[in-house]
Amino acid sequence: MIVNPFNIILITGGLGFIGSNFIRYILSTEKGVKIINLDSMTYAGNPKNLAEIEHEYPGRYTFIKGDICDQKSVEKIFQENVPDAVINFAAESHVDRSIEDPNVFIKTNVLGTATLLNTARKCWKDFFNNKRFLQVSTDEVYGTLPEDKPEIKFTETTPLNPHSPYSASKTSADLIAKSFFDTFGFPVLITRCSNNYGPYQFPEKLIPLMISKAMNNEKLPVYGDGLNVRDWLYVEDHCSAILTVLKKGKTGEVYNIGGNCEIQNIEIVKMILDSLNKPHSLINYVQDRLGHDRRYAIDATKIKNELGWEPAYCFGEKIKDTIQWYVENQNWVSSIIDGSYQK
Ligand code: NAD
Ligand code: TDX
Repeated sequence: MIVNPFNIILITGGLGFIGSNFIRYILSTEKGVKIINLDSMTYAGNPKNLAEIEHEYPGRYTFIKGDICDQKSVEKIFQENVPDAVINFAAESHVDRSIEDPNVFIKTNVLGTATLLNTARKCWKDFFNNKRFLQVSTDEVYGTLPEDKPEIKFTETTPLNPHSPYSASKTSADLIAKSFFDTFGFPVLITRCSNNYGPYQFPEKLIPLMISKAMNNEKLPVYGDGLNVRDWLYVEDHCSAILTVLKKGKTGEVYNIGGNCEIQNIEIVKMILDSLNKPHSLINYVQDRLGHDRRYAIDATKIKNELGWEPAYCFGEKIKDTIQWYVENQNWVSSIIDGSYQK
C-alpha cells in the first residue's frame, strides 16, 4: 500500500543533523507537504541548520520550540494541527555523552518517545486510517558483530542486544513503539539505520570532529586500536529511505537501512588527513570508549526487495563532498565551537 499524500507531518528533532537534512529533502521533493518541526534546542539543535528554510518554502514550515517529554505541549500541537504523520528524530544521540550521563538519554529517548506515541494515539482517537508514526532508530540496538565473520550482518530479526546507555534507550523506545502496534494496532514503522555522514553533523561525531581538528592542526583522538568498523551511509540516502518507508512501509514492521559500506575508523581518519593534505602524525591513539562496539554492518535486503529502496551515493564521492562542505562552512563549525550558535 502506498500512503500519499501527507498534508501535515510533525517532525521532532528537526534542528539536528538528520532531521534538518530530512526537512530540506522532503520540502524539495514532496510539493504539497507542510512541516511542523518540534525541537527543544538542546546543544545539538542548531537553528543555523535550517536558517533560510521559511523563506525558501513560504507557508510550508513551522518551528515550535518544545520538548517531546512535555505531554501538554505535544497535545496542543496535535489539537491545533492534526498531523497525518509523525517522524520522531528527536533524541540524545551521542554514545560518549550517554556514558558520561545516561539519565537524559532515558528521559528523552524512552519517555519522550512514549509521550509522543501516547499523545498521537489519543489525538488520532484510535482512528488510524492513513496515519503513520515513524520511529527513527539505529543499528546500535543489535549490539556488535564479530570482525572475523564478514558474512554476518544485522538483519531485522537479529536479537536486540544493546551495550551503551544510548543504544539501550533507543532499544527501549523501539519496544514501546512495537507494543503500541501489537496492543492498539497503532500504525508504527521503525527504521534502523547505520552511521550517517554529511553536512550539518555536530562536530562531536567521528567524521566532522576529525575534519575540524585536522583543519586546525590539532591531534585527532582515535579510540583504542582504531580498527572498529562502522557501516557508513550518506545522510541524503537515509532521508530517501525514511520517506520510502513512510509512504510504502507496512505498519508494525522494522526496516534496516544501510550503505553496504564497512570501513575501519582509522581508514576514515587517514582519508580525511590525506584529503586535507595533513600529516598522519596528527593521529593520537587514546583510551578506548567503554563498552565500545567492535563492528556494525547492516543487511538492507528487506527494504530493497520489499520497498525498492537502495542508496544512491557512494562513500568515495560523498566523503570528498562532505569534507569540502566543512571546509567551506568553517563559520558553521566555529560558531558551535565558540558557543555563539545558541545565542
Ligand atoms: P542530533 O543529536 O544531531 O539531533 C537531535 C535533535 O533532537 C536536536 O535538534 C535536539 O535539539 C533535538 N532534541 C533532543 N532532545 C529533545 C527533546 N527532549 N525534545 C525535542 N527535541 C529534542 O541527532 P541525529 O544524528 O540527527 O540523529 C537523529 C535521530 O537518528 C536520532 O533518533 C538517532 O538516534 C537516529 N540515528 C542517528 C544516526 C547517526 O549516524 N547520526 C544513525 C542512525 C540513527
Ligand atoms: O573522537 C572519537 N574517536 C573515535 O575513535 C569519536 C567521537 C569516535 N571515535 C570512534 C567511535 C566509533 O567506533 O568512531 C566511531 C564512530 O563514533 P561516533 O561518530 O561517535 O558514532 P557511533 O558511536 O558509531 O554512533 C553513531 O552511529 C549510530 C551515532 O552517533 C548514533 O547516533 C547512531 O545511532
